[in-house]
Amino acid sequence: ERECLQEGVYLLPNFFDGQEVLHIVQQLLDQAPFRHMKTPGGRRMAVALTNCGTVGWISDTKGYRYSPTDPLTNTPWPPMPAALLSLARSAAEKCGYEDFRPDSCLINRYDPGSALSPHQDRNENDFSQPIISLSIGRSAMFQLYGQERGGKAVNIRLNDGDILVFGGPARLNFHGVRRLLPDAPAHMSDGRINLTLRQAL
Ligand code: MD5
Ligand code: FE
Repeated sequence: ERECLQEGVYLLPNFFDGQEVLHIVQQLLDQAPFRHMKTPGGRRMAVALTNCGTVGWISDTKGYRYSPTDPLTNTPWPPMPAALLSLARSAAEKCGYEDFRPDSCLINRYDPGSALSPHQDRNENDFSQPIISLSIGRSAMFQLYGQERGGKAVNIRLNDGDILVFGGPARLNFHGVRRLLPDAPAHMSDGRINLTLRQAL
């Protein structure tokens, strides 16, 4: 089933097998492990991240951007696994995005106590393309704002196996992840992993 939460924002509850995608993620980590990047202001990000695909999202004191190489190893990011690509394409299609071609997947790891403060995703070249978000592990409360940082947020509970699709007028909306909730699947009880598939180039 598909729930429209706001114009351009769709929740596909229990759309995929979290344990299967967790295994896919684990196979990428030898080549490109999770690490805490620095914000442009020099602070350590609470959320650990890695990437796969043609380019990956990075942050350091020079700013936020997409890079074809992993700054830890100066080698290309692991290629996008075919199973992730087809999952994202089928979710996008269900929400009316007919030919989604993500070239980047940012993988975030939330440990207990870590959160992601409200921000916009605006380092991509084409904002007409949606972002597809996959949640694995502990449930979390996601906060969706409007075009401005302030104002009222809609709280959305994200569970293992859920997909959120952001497109159209919501593509540049502010959003954040407030906290992890106690509920967790057996295959991942300690934290949460979020994958966001994007067309960056
Ligand atoms: C997460 N990740 O749960 C979220 C899910 C990130 C990030 O925010 O930047 O890594 S993606 C949520 C998202 C993406 C693009 C637009 C909007 C939300 N939106 O308009 O609300 O780790
Ligand atoms: Fe974001």
